[in-house]
Amino acid sequence: MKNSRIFVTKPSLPDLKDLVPYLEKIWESKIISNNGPFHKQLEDELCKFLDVPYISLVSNGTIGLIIALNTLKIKGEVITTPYSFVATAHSIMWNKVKPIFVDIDKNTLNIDPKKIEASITHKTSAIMPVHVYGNPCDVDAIESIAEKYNLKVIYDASHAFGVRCHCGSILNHGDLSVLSFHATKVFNTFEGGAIISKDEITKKRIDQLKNFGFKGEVKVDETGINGKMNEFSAALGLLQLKQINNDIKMRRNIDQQYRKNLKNIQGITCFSYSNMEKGNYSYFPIFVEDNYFLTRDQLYERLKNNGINGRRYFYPLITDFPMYKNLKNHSDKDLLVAKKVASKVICLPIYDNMKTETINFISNIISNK
Ligand code: T4K
Repeated sequence: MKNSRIFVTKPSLPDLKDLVPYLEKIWESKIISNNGPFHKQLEDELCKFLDVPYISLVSNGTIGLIIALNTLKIKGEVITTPYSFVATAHSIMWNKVKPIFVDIDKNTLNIDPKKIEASITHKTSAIMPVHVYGNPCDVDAIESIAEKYNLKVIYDASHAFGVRCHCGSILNHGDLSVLSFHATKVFNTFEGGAIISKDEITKKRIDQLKNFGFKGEVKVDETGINGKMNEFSAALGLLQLKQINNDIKMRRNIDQQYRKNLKNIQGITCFSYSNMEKGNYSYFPIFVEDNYFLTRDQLYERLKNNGINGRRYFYPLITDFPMYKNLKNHSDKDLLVAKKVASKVICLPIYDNMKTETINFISNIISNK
């Protein structure tokens, strides 16, 4: 076991032989990009699977976030969370908008709605919360603040493929939601992503922006970008969709096995999901408390020395990277919960087909003194 490294995740991939007929079609038609047949089919099938009205495929989640902000013409300041992957804040900066960081809730680890109002100024135009680890944000509280102050809400739903909350698909909340289909995500198209919108006009605008801003063959009146998904990724997505329910079921079993194994270890707590009717088990975060016999970083190194590459998602906080620290638009004492959580977290390996003996091996490294 020591010689083969166990990574935080492994992409789920279909049988290669099942991909061949799709590749043959691509080779035959020579359509490899620009809204081809697999691209159209995947948008249709994802709408049904995810239970959302409109979807626009994009080349990756980061481009999706950048386009989403641009679609809604977001200016000034956007309120967001420091406890996320850096792409969340980068997408705001790429729109020449200022990210304003608000602390997280200690239970959900998502932006704390109770702290949002204090950060709203006359420049605020949107909120960009993240459903961290696929755990639904307090969408009702966020949306009532947005309504009160006339703000847009763009959810970074990179971790939330297929997640359902009390009122159905989590992706139907806010003005737009953005998914990532990166290799490390539950549903991957190698690289890829999608923007979920609520009406045809918005979808059309997204589709124009991801295609350089073209409105028809010869008209461009906005600075669009190339954010299109190619036909190979779309074809792969169609195949991935056939196995996603099974993948999620396998991940749920792994999640349960970990919880059982780690239940009685003093100083280790597992993340509890809230308000989630259906999860995707994309991550398995644990928190190393003060009464554990090692520090978080000692445990992280111990795992690594035993061939286990856990990841400290999300440490450092986005606000600890120099370009955000130097913005000086938040004070560290306002982000105490996020700081604490970032200092305790380790995401343990989780992927479909992970063997029980691997889960037990990892659990034993954590429990053995
Ligand atoms: N918003 C949020 C909240 C996000 O989490 C992300 C992405 C985004 C926005 C942006 O979406 P994208 O533009 O990426 O679609 C990874 C991913 O690169 C990133 O997509 C992800 N979040 C983030 C949380 O994690 P790294 O630097 O930790 O990835 P890496 O390359 O170290 O991969 C982790 C492990 O996964 C590897 O040790 C082995 C395994 N792996 C990885 C790749 C890429 C494979 O087995 N095969 C692979 O091809 O950032």
